[in-house]
Amino acid sequence: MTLTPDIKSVREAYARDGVVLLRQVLQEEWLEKLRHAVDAEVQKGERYFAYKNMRETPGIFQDYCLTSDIGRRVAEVANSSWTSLIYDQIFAKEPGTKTQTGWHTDQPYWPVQGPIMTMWIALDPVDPDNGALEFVRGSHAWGARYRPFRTDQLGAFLHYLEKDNPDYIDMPDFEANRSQYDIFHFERMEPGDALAFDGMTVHSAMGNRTSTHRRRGYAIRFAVEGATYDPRDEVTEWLHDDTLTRGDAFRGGRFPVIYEAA
Ligand SMILES: O=C(O)CCC(=O)C(=O)O
Repeated sequence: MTLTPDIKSVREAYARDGVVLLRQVLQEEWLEKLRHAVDAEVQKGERYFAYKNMRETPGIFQDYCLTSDIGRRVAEVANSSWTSLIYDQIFAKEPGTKTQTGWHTDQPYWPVQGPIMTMWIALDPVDPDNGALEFVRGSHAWGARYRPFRTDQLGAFLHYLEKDNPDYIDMPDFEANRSQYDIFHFERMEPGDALAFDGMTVHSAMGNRTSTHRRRGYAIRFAVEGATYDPRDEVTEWLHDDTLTRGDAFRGGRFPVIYEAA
C-alpha cells in the first residue's frame, strides 16, 4: 500500500513534466510545529536564501526529516529503494516581497549527480498572488546543464560561477522569452500540499504582491537510487563530506538514509 494515492499517474506526471503536485503530504501535527520553527528562524533577519540546513541541528526540522514519512514518499514518487537527505531550506516570501525568484535549476549547486528530488512543502496557501512557483515543463529531460550563478539578496543575477567548466552552458533568458517555453504553475496549493520536482527542472517563483498573505515554503532536497557524490570546490563546498569519494552512492555521512525498502 503506497502513501501516495494514484501513484502510477503521479510517477507519470513527474517523469513527463519534472514536477508533480501532491496533496496533503504534511500531517496537521507537523504543520503548526514547522510554521513556528520557520518563524523562529526568520526572526533572525537573515537574507532570503540564508535559511539552509536547519536539519543538521536538533529541533523540529531535524525531527520532521528523520521521523516523518517524507523519505518513504520521496522513494515512492521516484520509484527508488532508498532516500537520503541532502539538506533543507526555508523560502519565506513575506507580503510585499515583489521580487521574482529567478529562473534556475538546482542540481548544479549541489555535490551530486543523478536523480534528486525537492519536496517544496506549502505552510500557507500559495497562489499566483503570493508567490506560486513556475516550471518549464519537461525541462529536466533536456539534458541541459546550466551554469550556476551568484545572485544578490533578492535573487537577481550577479555573475556566473565555474565560467570555464565545459560541462555547463549559460542559461537562456527564460523570462524574456516566456512564449517559447511551456511554462506553467499550479493554481493553488493548500497548507500541507507539496511540489515534488526534479533537480534539473527549470523553475522560478513569482513575487508576493499581496499585503497580507504570507507564503512560507519548506523545501527539502533528497537523493535517491542512482545519485552519486560529485564535489566541485568552487560551488558545492558548503555541502561536502570527506567520508565520501567522488562517484560513491550519495548516502551516509552527512547525508543520512531516511528510508530504505525492506
Ligand atoms: O520558493 C521560492 O521562492 C523558490 C524555491 C526554489 O527555487 C527551490 O526550492 O529550488
